[in-house]
Amino acid sequence: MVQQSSLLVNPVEPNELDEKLRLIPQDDEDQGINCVVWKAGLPSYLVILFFIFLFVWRKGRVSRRGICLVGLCESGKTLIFSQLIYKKAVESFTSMKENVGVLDIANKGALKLIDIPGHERVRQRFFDSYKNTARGIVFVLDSFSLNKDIRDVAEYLYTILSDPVVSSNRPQVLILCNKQDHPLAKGPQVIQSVLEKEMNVLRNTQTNQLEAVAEGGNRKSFYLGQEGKNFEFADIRSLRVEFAASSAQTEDLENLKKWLQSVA
Ligand SMILES: Nc1nc2c(ncn2[C@@H]2O[C@H](COP(=O)(O)OP(=O)(O)O)[C@@H](O)[C@H]2O)c(=O)[nH]1
Ligand SMILES: [Mg+2]
Repeated sequence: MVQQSSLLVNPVEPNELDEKLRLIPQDDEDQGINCVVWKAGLPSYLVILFFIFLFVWRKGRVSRRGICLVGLCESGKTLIFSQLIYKKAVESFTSMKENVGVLDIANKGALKLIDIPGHERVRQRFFDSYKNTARGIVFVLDSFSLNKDIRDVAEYLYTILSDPVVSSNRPQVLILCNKQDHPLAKGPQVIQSVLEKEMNVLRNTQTNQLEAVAEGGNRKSFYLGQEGKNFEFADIRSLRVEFAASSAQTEDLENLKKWLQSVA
């Protein structure tokens, strides 16, 4: 039996990855903004400041090519990783290390796929070291065992969505409802409403805790969604959160592939 982590970790040469990432197309959307600024006749120092800001912002956005696969242990992250990178299943073990691979997206360039271990003790450390490079985050969950794991799933998701780096960089988020081949698996719509209810409970608890600690401090910056109403993913203004179904076991990853194509 082959140890999976040794098979999967860094399957690309660093040089090859750099080379692929250098080929990422630049978008030309700043040309329109360019014209608006000159026509407005703003003072030149403002124009210079604006371009410096634009340069830094674009550089950050264009250079973020990471897709982080996150989720609890056993949700299917490593199987999804190996289906996408190796086009086949690789025997899966509980991994304590990340797996990194390069995905070539047609006409869009390369994305760096990172399978973050789900183990509670290490996942935050790994997420912290990759979150700044995330262009997208795929939160994988087991659509069959969700009822049993709902609290853990909601807590992990809440931590990720309320992360200050995530809300500032605004990567696209996909909640991937995996293991749809299971006869008792719940569909994405049901999962969305179950999660929204649980996140609502969690938000109330967390808000109360934060209020107790901060005593009227900057509570708003921690608040996920809209105040005064029940939690809904659509109300997270800084993030676009989508739901999709998949079954890594039966190699049904079409929705994920479409999402990757749109994000790249
Ligand atoms: N039935 C079913 N099993 C799956 C699916 N995806 C993963 N698994 C199984 O779930 C277990 C955990 O998968 P793994 O990829 O190691 O999960 P990870 O801990 O999130 O990396 C393995 O036995 C997989 O074969 C799926 O879509 N359907
Ligand atoms: Mg794994």
